[in-house]
Amino acid sequence: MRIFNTDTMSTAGEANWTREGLQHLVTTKLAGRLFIVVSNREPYIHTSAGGEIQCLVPASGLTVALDPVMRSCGGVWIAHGSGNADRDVVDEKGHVSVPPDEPSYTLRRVWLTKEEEEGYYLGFSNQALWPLCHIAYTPPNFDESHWNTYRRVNQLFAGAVLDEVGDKQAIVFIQDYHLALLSRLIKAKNARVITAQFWHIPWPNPEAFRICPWGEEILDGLLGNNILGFHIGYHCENFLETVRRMLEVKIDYERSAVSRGGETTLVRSFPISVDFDRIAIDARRQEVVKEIEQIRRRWRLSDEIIGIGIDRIDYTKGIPHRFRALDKLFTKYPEYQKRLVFFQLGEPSRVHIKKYKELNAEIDDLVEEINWKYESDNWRPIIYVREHLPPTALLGFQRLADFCIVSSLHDGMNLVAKEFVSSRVDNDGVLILSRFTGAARELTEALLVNPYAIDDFAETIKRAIEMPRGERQERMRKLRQIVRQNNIYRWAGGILSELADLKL
Ligand code: GDG
Repeated sequence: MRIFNTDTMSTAGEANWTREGLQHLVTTKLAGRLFIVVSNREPYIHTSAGGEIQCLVPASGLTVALDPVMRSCGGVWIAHGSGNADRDVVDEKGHVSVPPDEPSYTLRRVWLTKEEEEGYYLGFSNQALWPLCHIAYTPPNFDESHWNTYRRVNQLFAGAVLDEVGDKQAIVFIQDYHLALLSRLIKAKNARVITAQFWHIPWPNPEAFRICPWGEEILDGLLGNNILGFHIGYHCENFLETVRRMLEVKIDYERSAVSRGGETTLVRSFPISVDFDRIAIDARRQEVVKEIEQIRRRWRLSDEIIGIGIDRIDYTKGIPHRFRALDKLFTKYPEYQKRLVFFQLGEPSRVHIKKYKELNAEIDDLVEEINWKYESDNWRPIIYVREHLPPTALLGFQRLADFCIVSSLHDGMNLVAKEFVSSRVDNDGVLILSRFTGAARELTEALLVNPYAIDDFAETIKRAIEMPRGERQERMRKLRQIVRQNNIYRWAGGILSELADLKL
């Protein structure tokens, strides 16, 4: 077991952060404090089908990234209980121990009414803040009743946090755009609580942000944190510029710190990642080998070139754009007809929102149109598997693929890109990656594309298919080195080291 010197870790490039290293940091530097994570989405969902209760891991970058951190640190994770059997497995405080196979932390579920979920989650979070922060040409919808519910639900989460904290010393690590007001609300009742917040989506430029009618309140809420994290420096710069223009603040650019009314918030970039070692171990498992055989049998594959896309079905992910690029490829280079199969995998999300309904219809139409245009008796260019797939199935596809496309129009980081790289224990496969993801800053050995430039995109797919084995392997080796080093423990370690440095 390797334990790293945490003082050198925040700047180190050489050493790898491990789960044990993170545990060491927590036990030495943050000892004696209760560690609480708060997010909207829960890491485990209990559902009941036919009288049997099942425990699912949701398709969400945030929970996938944080679960390994909580397994190392222990503590309490507070989140919305959204499964239809969630209430059946908790105690009177909404507590349940997770993960089910290896209980290592407590999940506390917060209950929301349907109306609260509609206003706070489907409404303000996902119809106002999500499109506001992603420049993907979908206008935000600012509805005052959604905003009021959003505030009320933030209060509700604050109540749950304060109840867990009691009179203990606590560190609260808040996740994402659903809970922008939380730190301010917690501190209004208990100023001793230390809070850090990570914003998992981009922060837009001030011109884009200023259209939000409640922008100042949101900025004030976020400045309640001791530390505010974004994926990349560019999002930090946008945030600092936004507060400079909208609030009376003092900004120390040297320290990247905002001061206001005697309080200081450090604004830092912490690129999120995945549990590289765990994915690499899982990718080698016999179940994955069996899964690959099953995929081949089920879809009657022989020696076709296989491409994949894995996404939560969202309009920021550029799914229609990648289909149009494939269409262009088949027209321009008909020799690839009958030779290439593209699997689009992933789960529909936020399906009650009109924009998402429209996106699902657009995707269905495009798949149908392209398949109709090119298909033959026993070949279809695009196979769309629109369902929640278990991790082993995803690993099977990742290992089978010759190339993986991530074509986001704008993305905070994008974990699919990093998961694909981690799964390629054979050092093979090509990653085609949108320049507009946070991941593109690190994964420079991927083939970078502008998903809006359909002709170039099609050429990039051709380049991926025709890339000589030596080049593929060299690129993949470099990519793997980067993700191995910049793994999820480094992300969490970076944030927790900053917290420890606050001289609590
Ligand atoms: C936000 C930011 C940032 C997808 N389908 C299935 C499934 N997935 C998993 C993927 C991946 C996750 O969902 C998606 O993560 P992303 O990072 O790509 O995207 P968001 O959900 O939009 O996440 C993003 C992230 O937060 C973390 O900070 O990177 O920029 O938008 O893990 O594998 N998982 C399973 N079945 C599926 O069908 N099991």
